[in-house]
Amino acid sequence: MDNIAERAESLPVLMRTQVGIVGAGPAGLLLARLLEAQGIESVVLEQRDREYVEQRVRAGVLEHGSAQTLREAGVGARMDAEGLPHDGTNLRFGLKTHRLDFVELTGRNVTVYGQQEVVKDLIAARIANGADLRFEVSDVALEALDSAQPRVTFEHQGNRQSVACDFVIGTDGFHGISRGYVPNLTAYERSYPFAWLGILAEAPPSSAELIYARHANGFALHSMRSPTVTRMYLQVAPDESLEEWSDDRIWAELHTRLADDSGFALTEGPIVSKGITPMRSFVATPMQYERLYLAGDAAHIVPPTGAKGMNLAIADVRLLARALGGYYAAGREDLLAEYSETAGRRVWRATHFSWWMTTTLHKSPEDDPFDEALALSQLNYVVTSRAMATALAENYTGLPYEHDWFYR
Ligand code: RFL
Ligand code: PHB
Repeated sequence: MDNIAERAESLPVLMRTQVGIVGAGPAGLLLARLLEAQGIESVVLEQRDREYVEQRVRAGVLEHGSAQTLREAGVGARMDAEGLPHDGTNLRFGLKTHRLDFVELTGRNVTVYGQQEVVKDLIAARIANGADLRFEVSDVALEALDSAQPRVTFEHQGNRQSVACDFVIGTDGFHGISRGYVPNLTAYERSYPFAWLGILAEAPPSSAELIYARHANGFALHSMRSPTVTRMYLQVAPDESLEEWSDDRIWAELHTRLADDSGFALTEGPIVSKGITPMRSFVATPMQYERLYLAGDAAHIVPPTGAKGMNLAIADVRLLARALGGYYAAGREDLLAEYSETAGRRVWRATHFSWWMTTTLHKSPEDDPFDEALALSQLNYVVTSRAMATALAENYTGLPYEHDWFYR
C-alpha cells in the first residue's frame, strides 16, 4: 500500500467528483444510485469485471425495508415481477415442521430475490444513466483522507489515475482495502466451527417457503431463486473440501437432514453451482475516519443463517445517502458525524440475531450435550411462545429503519 501511495503523490488529478466509491457490490452500487437520485455525483471503482460481479452467487433474502428501498431507488421493477414474496418460513427439527407466519406476527414479509439480480438491476440503471462506473480497476489507494479534498488513485486500462472527491466511501467488502485506512479500528470477531456448502440446482423448489432444518447430522437450509431453481445449504466442517462432496453425497445428505414426519419429498435436479462459505461474525468500529466512510461487508460480516448480510449493506448506505444528502443540500454535518454510531446499532442487532440463529440451528461439532440442550430449548420456545416467535420474525423481516434512531 505504501508504494502505491508514494507513486500516487506525484500523480496529476485527472478527475473530480463529489463522492468516490470503492467497490461495486450491492452497497456501492445502491449508494451511487441513492446519491444520483439527489443530484450528487459519484465515481464507482470495481476491481472485478462486470460478468464476474453479476454472476457471483450470494445472498437471497431481502428484508421488507430492503425491498422497499430498492423500489424507492427506482430499481424494484424486476424484483417485483420476478422476486418471490414470502410471508413466512419453516423451522424443522425433531422431524416436525413449524411454520412462522411473518405477516401475522409483524405485518411484514421478505422477498426472495438473488443478490446477483439486485446487482444486475443496479448496474443496468447506472449504465442507462451514463454515470461513471469502472470495472477492472486495480491497485486502489486512498489519499489525503484528512483533507477537504481526498483522492482515490487506481490503475485502469493501463493508466494510473487519480480522482479528487469530497468523500470516499469504502464499499469494497470484507477483503477490500478501505478498512485498513481507519486508524485505531477496533475489530470484534467470532469464528464458528463449521462452514456452509451451498448448491444451486435446476430443480423446482420442494417447498413454497424456506426450510431451516436442525438435524443430528447438522444444519440444512432449503431456499430458492425462482420457480425452477433451488438453492440449498449443508453444514460442513470448516476445512471441508468440495472434492469430498459428490452430487450423490450432497443429495443423500439433503434428503436425510430435510426429512420430516409428513412425507416431505425433495425434488432433485442438475447441480449447476457448488461452493463452501466460511462462517464468521466481524464488526469493525468506528465505520468512519475523517472523510472516509465504510459500509456493508467492508465494516462487518455476519454468518448467513439470519440472511442479514446484504440487508445490512442496504441499511448502511440508506443512512449514508441521507447523511450525504443533508450535507450537500443544507451543509449538515450532524448526520455524517452520527453515521458510525447509528449504523452500529443495527449492525449489533443483526450480529446478535445471526449468532443466535447460527448457534441455535447448527450442531456443535464437539457434540456438547449442554449446547445441544440449549439449542433445542430455544427452538421449542420459538414454536410455543408467540413472544419469542415474534422476536424471530421481527429480526428476520428487519427492524423498521426508525429503530436505528431510538436512542438519540
Ligand atoms: P460485496 O458484495 O463483497 O462487494 C464488494 C465489492 O468490492 C470489490 N472490491 C474492490 N473494488 C475495488 N478495489 C478493491 N481493492 C476492492 N476490493 C474488493 C469486490 O470485488 C466487490 O465487488 O460487499 P457489499 O456490497 O458490502 O455487500 C455485502 C454482501 O455481498 C454480503 O453481505 C452477502 O452476500 C453475505 N453473504 C450472504 N449473505 C446472506 O444474507 N446470505 C447468503 O447466502 C450469503 N452468502 C455471502 C454469501 C458472502 C460471501 N462472501 C463474501 C464470501 C456467500 C459468500 C461466498
Ligand atoms: C439464500 O437463499 O441464499 C439464503 C436464504 C436464507 C439464508 C441464507 C441464504 O439465511
